[in-house]
Amino acid sequence: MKKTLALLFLSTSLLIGCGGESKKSEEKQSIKINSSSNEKVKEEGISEVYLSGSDQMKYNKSQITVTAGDEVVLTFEHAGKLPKEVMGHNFVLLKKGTNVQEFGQEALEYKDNDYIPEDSDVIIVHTEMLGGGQKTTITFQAPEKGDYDFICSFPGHVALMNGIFTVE
Ligand SMILES: [Cu+2]
Repeated sequence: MKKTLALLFLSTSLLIGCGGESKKSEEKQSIKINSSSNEKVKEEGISEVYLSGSDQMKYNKSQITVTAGDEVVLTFEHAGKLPKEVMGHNFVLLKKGTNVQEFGQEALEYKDNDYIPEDSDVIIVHTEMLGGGQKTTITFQAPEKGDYDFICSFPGHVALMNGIFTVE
């Protein structure tokens, strides 16, 4: 079935054959469908992201890349065992130009709000704070193209738990 699909796409792109953008995107699709069956085919208009945090105070990735204009479906999981009170993790996406260390400092004052500064104008989106074994999914529109910082705002975590969220 997979192979038939790939062939179909290949022949479509050959038929189009006259060049231009449409041919390019057809080729892209056929390559994706043709790749190993374990690999998920990207759904049109959706950038799926999986991120996890550990008991070692680390994210599983320091770089996330999504497609401009896409809806981002981000699943965040605390893959450790420690409770939220001692090793809580979240995902906070910050606007361009935000001083990450300063933000982390400010967040300290918002324990009652899971370390999310209320009425902050530098947060694009964030997840709730999770403890070991918990998982959450958030959906949001990808911001404009560029590089953004993402961090965990639990006290002291920003130093190790940070990364770049690229929209391209
Ligand atoms: Cu954390």
